[in-house]
This record gives sequence, C-alpha cells and structure tokens, in this order.
Amino acid sequence: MATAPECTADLYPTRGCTEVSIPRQDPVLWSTPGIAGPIQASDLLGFERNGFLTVNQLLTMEEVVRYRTELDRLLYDPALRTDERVIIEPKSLDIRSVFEVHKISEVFAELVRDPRVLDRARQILGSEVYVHQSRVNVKPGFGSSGFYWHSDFETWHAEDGLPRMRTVSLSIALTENHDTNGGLMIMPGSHHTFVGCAGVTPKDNYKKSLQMQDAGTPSNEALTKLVERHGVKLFTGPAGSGTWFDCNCMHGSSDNITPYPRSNVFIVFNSVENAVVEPFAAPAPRPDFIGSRGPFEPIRSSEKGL
Ligand code: 6CS
Ligand code: FE
Repeated sequence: MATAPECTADLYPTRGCTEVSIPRQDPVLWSTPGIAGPIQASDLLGFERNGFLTVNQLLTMEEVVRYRTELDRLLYDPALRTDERVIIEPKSLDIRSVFEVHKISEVFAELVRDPRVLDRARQILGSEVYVHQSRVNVKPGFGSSGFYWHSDFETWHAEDGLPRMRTVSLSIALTENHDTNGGLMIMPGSHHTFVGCAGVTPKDNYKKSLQMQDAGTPSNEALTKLVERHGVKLFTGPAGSGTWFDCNCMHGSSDNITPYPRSNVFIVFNSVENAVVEPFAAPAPRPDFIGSRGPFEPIRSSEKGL
C-alpha cells in the first residue's frame, strides 16, 4: 500500500475549517470515447458531461428475480443480523445496507465479474478495476430513511484515502424506482466541482455516518448554488435498470414513506492505478468491508455472462 498522504499531494482538501469549492482536477473519462466496449461513444460523452449514464435492462427480469431471491435470503439470515457488515435503520431496526455483498454472496459475486458490468467500468476508468465497496441498500417502505446530499468521493478521499477521482459506481434497481419511493437524485454536471466540506471527521465516524451522514455534507449555501447551476434529476425506472455515476456527483435520496420497497445493489469500481493510501482527513481508515484496503488485483471477467 502507498504511504501517508504527506507523500501524496492532496488535490482535494476537505474537512478543514472552511468549506471550499474547487474545479475537478481529474478527467471524468479515463479512456478515449472511441475505445471498444459496450458503451457507445455518444453515451461516453454524455457520461463525461452529466456524470451519469443509465442502462435500461442491464439485467433481465429473470436475473432480477434471482438477485431479489438472494437478497431476501440474506435479509432473513439470522447470522447476518449480528454481522458488522450489516447496517440497521435507527428507527425501525430493519436492515438498511449489507456491505461487501460480493464477498458474502456468490450470487452477487457473479454480478461483479459479469462482462456487461465489468467492461463498462473498465471503459470509463480506462484500466483494469477492482471493487472499492459493494453493498445492497434496502428501503422497505413505510419510513425507511434517505441519504442526505453528498459526494461519495469526498468521503472516500477523507476517510478511505482514495487519492484521485478515478472511481465509478453502479446502482442496479432490484425493485421498480417510482418517483415517490426514495429513488436516487443526482445534480447533473455537479461532478465537475469538488466541494471540500467544513468540519473535523470524528473518530469511528462510519458507525454513525452509514445511518445518517453529518461530516462530509455541504452547507445549504453550497447546495443551493449547485442546484441553481445544475438542477436535480430523479432516477426512475423498472427493476433491472442500471445507473452508472461518477464518484464526485452530488447526490442523495429521500425517505421512503410509500408501501413500495426500493432495493438496489451498489458496486463501486476503482482503477487499479488509483489504489487507496492513508486517509486524507480522518484519524484512521475505515474498515476493509466499507472501503477495500487491498489486494488491488484486477477483477477477472466471467466472459460468458450470467
Ligand atoms: O460511506 C460511504 O462510503 C458512502 N455512504 C454514505 C452514506 N456517504 C458517503 C458514501 O456514499
Ligand atoms: Fe452515496
């Protein structure tokens, strides 16, 4: 693993005394748009501009059923209830997230190796990739809480030591995303600006932040400016659709007070050329199951598909 941040220039200062907004210092697209792969050149350019790319029917309905069945199995597994990788809703005590799902479940592991997924991640990041984080998020309805506005990169940089913006997330809907059940909201184009947040990272911050984030959330003034410039897009769509989004998109989601559950599987791919160092703004790195500390071996494709 590379050494302390003092040996690695910090291009993205955050968690200091004041909030700062600076232009992104890294490319969004790390390959050339003409490169061979499942994403068309025009879609790659759209990703570069907006910070996201939707793939309708990334999974077939049959596959969605298979993943949903596997998710239910995990949610009812008594052994997982006490597993540190499982995050519980503060109010209802329902399961909110299961981390490292690609290591817990062989079924979800297949998804990471699937060429429809892996080749798109490689295409965006222009290199071999590994998984920095994986999780399923479950919003069962009737009160499960949302995620406040944040940039994932801000947290991964501050608390996990991710040096550069060469990381992309994939969220696959396992249930239909209506416009009312707490779907993902992104400010299109916000990934071109880095908001370094004010405030020190408390020790073991992740124990609280995964239920409700505080450190690493921008001020109302910064969010207002971003919304005025970029607007907000809500992602709706059937189960099986996938949304790729850049690590620095300003995003969040509302509570789900409808009866309709919203579950998604979330995989974060990082370039093998962007392995983590020591955290840039936290007393210690978060545990491996939240942000991989290695090995940073390239994922091998399953080639044949699912
Ligand atoms: O902690 C993480 O890695 C992710 N989860 C939250 C709630 N915020 C930052 C990042 O998206
Ligand atoms: Fe996030």
